[in-house]
Amino acid sequence: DTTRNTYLAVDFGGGSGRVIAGSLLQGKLELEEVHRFTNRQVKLGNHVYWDFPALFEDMKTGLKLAAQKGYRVKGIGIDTWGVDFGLIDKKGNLLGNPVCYRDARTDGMPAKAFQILDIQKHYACTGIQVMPINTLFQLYSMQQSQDVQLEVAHQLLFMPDLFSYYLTGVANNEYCIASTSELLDARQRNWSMDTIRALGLPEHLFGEIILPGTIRGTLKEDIVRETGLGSVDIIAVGSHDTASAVAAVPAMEGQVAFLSSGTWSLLGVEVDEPILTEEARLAQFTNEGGVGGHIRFLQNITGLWILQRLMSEWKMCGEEQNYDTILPQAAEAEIDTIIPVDDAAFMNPENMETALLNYCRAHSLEVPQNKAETVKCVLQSLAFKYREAVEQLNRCLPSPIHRLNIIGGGSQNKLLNQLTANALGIPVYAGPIEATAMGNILTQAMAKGEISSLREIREIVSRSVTPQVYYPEK
Ligand code: LRH
Repeated sequence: DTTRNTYLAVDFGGGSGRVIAGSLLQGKLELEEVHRFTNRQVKLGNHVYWDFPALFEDMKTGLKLAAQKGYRVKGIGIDTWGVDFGLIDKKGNLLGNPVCYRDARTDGMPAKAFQILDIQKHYACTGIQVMPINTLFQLYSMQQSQDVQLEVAHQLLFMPDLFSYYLTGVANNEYCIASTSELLDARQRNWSMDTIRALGLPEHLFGEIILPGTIRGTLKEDIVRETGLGSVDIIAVGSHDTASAVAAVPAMEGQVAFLSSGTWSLLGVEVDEPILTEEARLAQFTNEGGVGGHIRFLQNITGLWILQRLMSEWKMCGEEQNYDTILPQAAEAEIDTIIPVDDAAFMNPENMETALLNYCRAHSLEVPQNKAETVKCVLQSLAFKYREAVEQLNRCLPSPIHRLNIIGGGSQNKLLNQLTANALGIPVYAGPIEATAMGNILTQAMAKGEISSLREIREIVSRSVTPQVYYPEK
């Protein structure tokens, strides 16, 4: 439609990226996928990278296609996975391809960093669940190895900041994505300079923090020419994909928890102020920045990553499975094995199936005998982990969670939804699948004055999709 205002969400996930067009019609959000492309980790020499130049090109292809469709594009918002970043020099040149958070450079870094930082005080300030993948540990590994990039870098840009920078020429750091770094003061919602100094990181790398809803700038001339779009605004959204997804959870009133389900499972609640207690730290909860000044109090859990890897390995060895057939088979499979999905063994093994079977053997667990059993084992292990997370959440909150809302691509996994309802003993609402794109687009519409509040964003989402409800079966 060329008469309605259209917003483009560019959503980069670990496995794929998409450009999605969205516009409001009679109080509902309509989406159209304009372009989809793969994203992959590239092993080069001793490290695992993302292919930033290729991703940038793929994004531009999407923008070009959107221009050809004749949309009245009023904004572009970019969101990506958390923690990763690129460094630019004084002239704005990218100093190296961003390294993937699954790279081994952070091995052993948390222990090293906590020789310097007091772990309790550190949590009371940043409120972030300690994970080796976090920006803090990536930067500390560079500092420890005297990485030359760090010596010459002018500024650090998280992935969404980096894409936005090369579209606009404006370099700053969006709050939600910056919060995944473990370098923000959770209460102040700004850089923790004490932490940065204590680790010996160059202070000048950390730029101005901007909030979701801020106009970052307009498309640069050359990009306008290349894509055929006009001089469109690039709008800061909840640029951490999970922040955009959580903005589009249909109903958050009462004690409702969300589970943003994809490569990772992010399970938690929205709160107004960070919860920085020892209890929260020990239960491994994180306080990430959200849209509308809220805090996403959640646990980062290894999500469908294990299953995604299994599926791609089976495909590569000519035994391709499709979700529609393997999930019903897995539902029938009888195996009790629960694996700890967050174990380092499953972080980035050479072969996931081997890692899983070896884990079972080494820990005297019943070993899956076929693919259906393997899938069942993975999914019930996730559901088990979700139950633990909800129990821990209940201990940190004034009253218990009575509903879980699963959003994102993983909410299409019916078996996992049902296993989760069974494990939790509360109803599970599934959908929207496209939560990230919806949150991204509606935050842009809010920045442009078409929507007045986060509450209205959620009302629009409620009108636009009907969640599937799963009740506990036993
Ligand atoms: C999910 C996600 C998650 C973590 C991880 C690195 O895509 O953004 O919230 O930050 O990627």
